[in-house]
Amino acid sequence: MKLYYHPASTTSRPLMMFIADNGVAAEMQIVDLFTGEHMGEAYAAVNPNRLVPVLEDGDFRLTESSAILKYLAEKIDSPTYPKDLRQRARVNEMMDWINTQLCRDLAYGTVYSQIFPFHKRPTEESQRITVAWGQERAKTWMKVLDEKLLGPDKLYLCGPELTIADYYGASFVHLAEVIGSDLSAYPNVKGWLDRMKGRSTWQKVYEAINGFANQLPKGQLATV
Ligand SMILES: N[C@@H](CCC(=O)N[C@@H](CS)C(=O)NCC(=O)O)C(=O)O
Repeated sequence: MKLYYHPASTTSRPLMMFIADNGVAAEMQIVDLFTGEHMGEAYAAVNPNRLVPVLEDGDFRLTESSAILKYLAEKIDSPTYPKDLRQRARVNEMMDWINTQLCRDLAYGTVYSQIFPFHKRPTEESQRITVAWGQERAKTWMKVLDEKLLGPDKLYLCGPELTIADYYGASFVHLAEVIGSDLSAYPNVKGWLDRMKGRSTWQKVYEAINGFANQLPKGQLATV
């Protein structure tokens, strides 16, 4: 198998960590987002969306990080993607929530618009409105995650056991810290993210994004 990815990519890191944790035999092919390699015709032939990640398994090619994570977990028969109908539905539910609610307002609305020049809006006014809209809604989702979806008793997003939803969610929630948010406002989220950070593969997988985060003008960014 081969994974096209970039370590600064939020949607690549859950796959990098799952692959590392499980010793999945996959060739790791960096697509350099910073030089625009993904915009070239060679990569467009791999993914017409010109986005990472992409998984190749023989002649089967798969885009969409959430679908790839499920495919990998199923392929290696991992307990992190339970077979029980309802347990699996919970994992799917959580991953959809992360990929739609949280991602839209936290990643795109609040974080990317502030830290990636190509996501910046064309005028000061439109930038201010975009960030304020994202920030307010992202705070709401973070509170829902903290108080309702996690709560004080849950070790992981879907219950007492680690699932692929945790790999997926950690990468998005960590973005809040990338822009300098203090997660102590969300103690259950903080406890859970710290649990994920305690995994032996975390540091290497998150090294690139943390290095990037260290260069950001913290304190000047809107946080959640
Ligand atoms: N829905 C896609 C989104 C993939 C995506 O947004 N990838 C970003 C990196 S996190 C990317 O390739 N960005 C390049 C660009 O926007 O030019 C997935 O989940 O795989």
